[in-house]
Amino acid sequence: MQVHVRHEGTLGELVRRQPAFARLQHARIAAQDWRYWRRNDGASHSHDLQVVFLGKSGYGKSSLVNALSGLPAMATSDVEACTRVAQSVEYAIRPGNFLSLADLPGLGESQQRDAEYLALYRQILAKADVVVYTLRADCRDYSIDQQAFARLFDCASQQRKVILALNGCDKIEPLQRRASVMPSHEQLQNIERKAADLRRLFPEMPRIVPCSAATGWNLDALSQEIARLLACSPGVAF
Ligand SMILES: Nc1nc2c(ncn2[C@@H]2O[C@H](COP(=O)(O)OP(=O)(O)OP(=O)(O)O)[C@@H](O)[C@H]2O)c(=O)[nH]1
Ligand SMILES: [Mg+2]
Repeated sequence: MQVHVRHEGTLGELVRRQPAFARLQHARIAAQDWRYWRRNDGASHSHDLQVVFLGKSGYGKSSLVNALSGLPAMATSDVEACTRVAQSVEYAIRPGNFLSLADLPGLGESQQRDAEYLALYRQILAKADVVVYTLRADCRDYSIDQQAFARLFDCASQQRKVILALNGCDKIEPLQRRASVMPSHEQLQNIERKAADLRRLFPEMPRIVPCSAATGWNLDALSQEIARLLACSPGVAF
């Protein structure tokens, strides 16, 4: 499986933007086989902490990686399915260990592509510490997501890796006339109702983080949840 590296930096660079990742600066990562990646230079390898962004096309996976990293590393599109290959931004923790934020192609474009992408998801899930499964606040059809969940997260060891990111909260009704990072009181009430609905639909997924890649709202909570799960991952010690 190939992941196209769009940016390589140091963990300090990410921490300046998302302080929650500071707890990983002193992490020691066991060189377990499932963590092994051959670097794209072909000569070196690493054992990485892997965060993967999955979900339906157009729900904002690439936008979330860009917003967390503060880089325009991933192409996004207003109108058409956009990401076609696994791609990442990578931050060196120490020699031989990276934290990788990997952005994957989205589901729901066609049955043929879904079969291809689900196979890719399964491969990368075996190497993932955390899965940010992206949902959209201004949408109410979760049938594709329910099917994907049944196929991908069918055991407790996979389910405990998953965070549901409820993206696009700036678009939840009632829309604000004035641009604002903070949702209005009425929007916050609807976001809470939406989260309750998702808890009912996905009872085995307790971690739901509402956020907006467009405004940056609550991305610090998303980083905290990702960093917390990474710190509990097997083979990670301090
Ligand atoms: N208003 C709003 N728009 C968003 C948000 N996140 C993403 N978008 C927009 O949604 C569209 C799709 O975003 P992408 O990041 O390309 O979505 P994706 O999930 O990577 O899509 P694929 O690569 O096709 O799987 C773009 O026009 C983004 O600008 C958000 O939080 N709020
Ligand atoms: Mg994308």
